[in-house]
Amino acid sequence: MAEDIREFPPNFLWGGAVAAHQLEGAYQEGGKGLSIADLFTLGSKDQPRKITSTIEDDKYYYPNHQAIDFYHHYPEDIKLLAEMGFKCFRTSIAWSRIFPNGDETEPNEAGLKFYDDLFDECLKYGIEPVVTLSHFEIPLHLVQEYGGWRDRRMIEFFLRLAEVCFKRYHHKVKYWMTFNEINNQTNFETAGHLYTNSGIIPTAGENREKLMYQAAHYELVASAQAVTLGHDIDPDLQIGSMIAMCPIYPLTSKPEDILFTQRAMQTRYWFSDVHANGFYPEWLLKFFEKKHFDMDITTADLAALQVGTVDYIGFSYYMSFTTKYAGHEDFNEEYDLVENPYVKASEWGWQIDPVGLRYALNWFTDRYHLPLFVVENGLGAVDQLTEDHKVHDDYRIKYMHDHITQMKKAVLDDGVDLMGYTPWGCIDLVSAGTGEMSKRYGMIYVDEDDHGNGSLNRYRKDSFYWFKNVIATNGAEL
Ligand code: BGP
Repeated sequence: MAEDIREFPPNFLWGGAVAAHQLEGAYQEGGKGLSIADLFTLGSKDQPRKITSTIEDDKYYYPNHQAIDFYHHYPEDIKLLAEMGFKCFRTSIAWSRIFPNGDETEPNEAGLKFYDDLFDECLKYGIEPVVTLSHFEIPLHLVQEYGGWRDRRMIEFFLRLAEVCFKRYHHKVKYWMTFNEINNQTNFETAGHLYTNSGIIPTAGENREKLMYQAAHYELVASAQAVTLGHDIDPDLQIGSMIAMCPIYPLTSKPEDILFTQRAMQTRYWFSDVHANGFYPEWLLKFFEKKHFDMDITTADLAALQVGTVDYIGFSYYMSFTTKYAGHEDFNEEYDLVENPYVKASEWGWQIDPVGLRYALNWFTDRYHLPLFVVENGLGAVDQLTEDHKVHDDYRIKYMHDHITQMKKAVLDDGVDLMGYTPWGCIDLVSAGTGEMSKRYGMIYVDEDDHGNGSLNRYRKDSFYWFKNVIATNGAEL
């Protein structure tokens, strides 16, 4: 089939995405406090990362402590991203750099200065920073003292972070997101998700599902209030949600499968319903009733949700899911997913499905009629660095080619309003799921192994040159 040589709309934000704790390192420099990400040990495909509450250096390796040492390498790294032609760069603010314990009233100036310098470095090359306020890096103290987002007081602490950041950076940063992949905790059975999203460690016998819904409610209220606050500080700010989008397909056309899939989608995406519509969907209120969840939702909360709706929907897209009727009414993400016979999976079992991205873009548009932003996408793979420092990552180029092709159809044929595309881990970084360096997404290779050994030198992969041309031709040449 002939290549589609049409361009993306002018001002399309091509770029890449990272998160503070996965690349900065320097975990105790500049007055930074500990965050939950600093207490995560190295894991693997088959071995979940261990959540520890103190640092036991001899026993474990903590990949986030050094990460790729972006804290000291950022001028060199931003220069490389500029060489690729980036129009934007998505990163997050490490909350514990700004408020080391999370509950102080005065921010840490050294932390604020680091992001000032980083954003200035981006702007020097005309790269627009895109910033997530909370990306799996809650200050540890908030977990130990308050139990994370199980406590309503977290709203106040988060708003303090939001206010300080909006006031300090609004002249430099226009695009913001509140909580990274807020809906990832739908899989509340997996300890890691509740912890990374909400800083919650359930005690034996506690109802995890209830905990998740309550924490998510506080986060959504905090998010809505942050949107309102941001707009008060500067009406030009664009503040979005960040949803982990894995569209869920029915395995067959059996009506029970279709109905169950609808519930699965409702269960995974009610978060963006609240973000965008400003109210709880009807089915979920019934669900709380049915489950006898005595939720702490006040009238003031509901009013805040209604006022602070998001400006756009940012989302990550890596894969699609498939389900079938499991003989019960409510969808449980841990148990109710099945293999899709039509798509192949990555080495880490993620079902690769470019068409699903076009589906997702249309689905969000039909549901919310808001601008969209693909803020993560990519293939985690093991790369080989050749002796002459090359990485021939044609598999990554193919993945991106196929996804951008579908994105192009969504924009140019279906009329989706898409702001930009920031592939994940544009420079190699620590995997959030496993802590490995060897699960790489980047177009820039970082010489470092899973245990932090290596020169930390940066090398351009084949995908670097390929993506550079994609940006230069505004997506005409893929
Ligand atoms: C998303 C997270 C990122 C990122 C990415 C890839 O869920 O927002 O932080 O890491 O997935 O996942 P992993 O690192 O586990 O391969």
